[in-house]
Amino acid sequence: MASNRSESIPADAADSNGGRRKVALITGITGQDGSYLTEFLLDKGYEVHGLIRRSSNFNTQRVNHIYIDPHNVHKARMKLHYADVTDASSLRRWLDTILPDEVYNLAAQSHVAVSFEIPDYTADVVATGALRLLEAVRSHISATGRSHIRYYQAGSSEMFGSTPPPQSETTPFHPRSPYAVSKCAAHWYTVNYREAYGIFACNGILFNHESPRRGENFVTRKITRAVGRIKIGLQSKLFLGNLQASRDWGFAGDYVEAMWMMLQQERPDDYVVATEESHTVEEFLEVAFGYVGLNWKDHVVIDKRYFRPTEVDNLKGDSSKARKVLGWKPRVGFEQLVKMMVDEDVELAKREKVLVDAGYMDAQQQP
Ligand code: NDP
Ligand code: GDR
Repeated sequence: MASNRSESIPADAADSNGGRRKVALITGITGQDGSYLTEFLLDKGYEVHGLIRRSSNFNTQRVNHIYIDPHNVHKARMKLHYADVTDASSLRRWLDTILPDEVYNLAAQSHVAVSFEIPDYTADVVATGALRLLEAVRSHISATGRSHIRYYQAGSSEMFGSTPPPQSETTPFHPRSPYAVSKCAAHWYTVNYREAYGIFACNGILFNHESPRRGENFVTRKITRAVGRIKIGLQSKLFLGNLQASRDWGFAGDYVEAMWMMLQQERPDDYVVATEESHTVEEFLEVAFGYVGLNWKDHVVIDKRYFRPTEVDNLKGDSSKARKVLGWKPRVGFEQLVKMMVDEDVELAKREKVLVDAGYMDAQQQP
């Protein structure tokens, strides 16, 4: 995917930076978007540094395929460092050490429903985390004079919440969860640091984007994982909440390109990134189950625990500014996205079945 993409955007990072290879710093590199963005930037010749947080288990599964033994210093263009967006000193230290040209702030407690359970923590990571990183960038610039540094903030369509579609850069925010409120704060911190200190800081207001690497408790991946396992005979039921919510779902690989494009412009600005097509969860179910010859109604059970205290009913973006100014457009459509995810999850379920049959795994258990 990443190598096809680079054909349309040539320019090696070293050429566009006076012979020096461009350096990117990514928070949230172990997440869905972090992994696609890393592939994209490496493909363009960047040196990529990712901040990872300490976990009791290794949490680098999405980037392991890119990782090269750090002892092989001449080959490794992706490097990982321990830090946390709740730890300001670690952010400043890595900025001073890595000297990045571009900083992508993707770190988040990104699950909307979970944010109702851990609102304080969500605000600390999503809102204050962005503020800490912006402040680290500001003080780093002030200490080093490296004012060319550019900052990307991962904003979300969740900020629009209950404001009716189509949603564009001028649509008022009405957030409906602690996560969304925190993203609004991060959005305005970014605008404020741009206006107050002249930092090249952009907000990408991205609508939902999915992939085979999507976390398994987001609805699309939860569905495609279940489709794979039901098809292979490892499970029979799928418990879901509100099927009538409508989302503008795109492919994550397309969306990371828009992040990069924002930072290549002459002036910093904010952009909505969306497919401009919206589908309900029920429509997603129809395509996903239908693709492998199953009827979702035979398997889906509604479980009240997956309903949210306040829901976002209908998101559909107006991304005309990004299309016009950045020249961005999505390449993968809704059906193609669903089928891509189902294909990968059927293969994953087949591998699980081998382990189950050999007695190495319980069918109830998921790796
Ligand atoms: P993921 O949940 O897949 O990834 C989140 C990343 O943040 C992970 O790498 C996670 O690390 C890291 N992280 C969490 N807490 C901290 C912390 N305290 N310090 C440092 N890192 C931390 O999200 P996505 O890749 O899907 O999304 C990327 C960003 O874009 C997020 O900010 C999200 O809110 C935003 N967004 C996503 C959209 C989408 O549809 N995917 C749409 C709009 C915005 P670990 O692996 O250790 O958990
Ligand atoms: P969202 O994604 O809240 O839009 O946030 P999610 O996939 O969690 O929910 C989408 C819609 O599906 C409904 N739903 C369920 N959701 C989950 N997770 N599990 C279920 O069982 C279920 N049943 C129905 C939800 O109620 C909701 O309406 C994602 C995240 O990536 C955010 O970080 C990002 O900012 C936004 O997308 C844009």
